[in-house]
Parts: sequence; structure tokens; C-alpha cells
Amino acid sequence: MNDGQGASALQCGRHRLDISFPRVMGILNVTPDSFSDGGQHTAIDDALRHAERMLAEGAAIIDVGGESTRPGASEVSTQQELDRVAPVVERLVRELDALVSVDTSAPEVMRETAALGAGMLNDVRGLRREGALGAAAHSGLPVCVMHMVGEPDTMQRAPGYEQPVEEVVKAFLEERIRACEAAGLRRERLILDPGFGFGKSVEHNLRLLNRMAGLEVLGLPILAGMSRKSMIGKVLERPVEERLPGSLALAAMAVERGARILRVHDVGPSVDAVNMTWAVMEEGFTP
Ligand code: 7PJ
Repeated sequence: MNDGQGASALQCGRHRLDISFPRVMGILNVTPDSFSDGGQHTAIDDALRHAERMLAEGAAIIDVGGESTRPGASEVSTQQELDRVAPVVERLVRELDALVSVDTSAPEVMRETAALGAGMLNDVRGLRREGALGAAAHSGLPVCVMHMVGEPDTMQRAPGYEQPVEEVVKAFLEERIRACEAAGLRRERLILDPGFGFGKSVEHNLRLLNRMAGLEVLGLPILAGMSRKSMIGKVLERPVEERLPGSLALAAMAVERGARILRVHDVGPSVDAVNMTWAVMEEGFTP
């Protein structure tokens, strides 16, 4: 059995998320400039329709992001982010009863969206912004804490590590777990993410995935996000719209190395890849 990762369920507001098997989180960008589907789902109705489709395809979580964190992206104001994200979260919760995760680093966005019924917080800055630890702790929601060196606008300038990248990532996550606990955010509410593509070279990303099982000793659920990322583009020399096969291979490998949440654009195919991988790992399946 593959149950070496702490809790088998997360209480996400009104939703209970079973993570005794790997789950898929569908990406819903509401930024005008996100790199792969930017501009396509800015209108709220479009966003809702896209989310509905991802849920029908088997997404357990919808991750709503209003700040583009692609390499080189500029920061948006908190108000701008809130204006983009809040109406979408509100309708996802009310009309679709979706388990909504909010991809944000801003304490105010955490507070407001938690009040609107979001069930999870996802911070690519690992709750390092001033006030973020407190806001996340107060929300009572599970939080995904991701590793990133620097900020999105500067992180890809010759990323270098003094120590092996997997050790740096692990030490960083251990430090964040301690900081969270000191702020009253209980360990049981944390999800860990090595942060593929954030301040890392292709070689760093490949090594990090290959050695990702090393994070399991921390005893917390692992989330992996590699869908359509440039590590695939670079290895396979594919533009972003041709990265699905590469994304599925990486999702399968992440599951095999312990990931319990996969953050993806292409939900249907990812659910199949993840379930097939899991069936092999379990040597069985439930139809
Ligand atoms: C990630 C994320 C990721 C988590 C983005 C993109 C860039 N959140 N938000 N993990 N990536 N937790 O989707 O390519 O890898 S935005």
C-alpha cells in the first residue's frame, strides 16, 4: 500500500478531499497574460464553463489564479488580483459547488476568497509575504506551500544552487513547515510542492522529479505541477500546445514518486494517466 504520506483526507472547508489516491487539480487562469491559455478564459462565464468541463472530466479541485507567475511576469496589484479572482471563486462555489483552490500570495486575497467559500490556498511563495502566514492560519484551510527562489520576474536569471537542488528544496520546505506551525497553521493542513519551473534549470527540474520521493519523509501530501511547462518544451522541443504527451509522462512519474495532487491543464487525459499509474502501484483497481 502507498500510504506513507500522513493523512488520507484533507478537510477543505465544507469539502472533504480524499487523498488516499492521487487527485487531479484543474488549472483555471483568470489572468489576461498566462502563458498557455492566457486570454481565453478571462470572461467569468467562459471561466465557469471551462471549470464545469474540468469537473466533468474528473478534476477534484479547481485552482483559480489571478496573478501570472510565468517566468518574467510582472506583479499585479492586490486589488486587480481580487477583482479577477473573487467573482470566479464566488460563482464556482455557489453554482458548481466546486472545491476551489486559490493560487495567491496576497493575504487579502486569501482572506476574501476563504470568506467566499474557497476550500484550499496555494501559494507559490510559500507564505513568505508579510501577513500571509497569519491569513492562511486564520482561514482554517489546507495550504499548498511551494518552493521558489526569488520572485517570478527574476527567478530564471541563471538559477544556481550551492547544494544539490533536492536538498535545498527539502530544507526550504522543512523551514516553511516550522514557520507555519509557529504561526498556528497545523502541520495536518499543509501540502508540499517542490515548485517545478520556479527558479530552476531543466536539469534541476528533471533531477527534482526523479528524486521527488525523498520528500516523502516529511510525512505530508505532495503536489506536483509540471503541466505544459518549459522543461517539456526544452527536452522535446515542443511548443506549449504540443506538450500533452510530455505532461502525461511527467504526471505518471510524479504519482509513482508519491504525488497525491497533480496540477494540470488537460484534466481528462491526466485523470486517465494518473489512475492507470495508480492501478499498477496498487496492483488492482476499483472500477
Ligand atoms: C504551480 C503553481 C506549481 C503550484 C503555477 C504554471 C505556472 N502552483 N502555480 N505548483 N505553477 N502549487 O502553471 O505553469 O507548479 S503557475
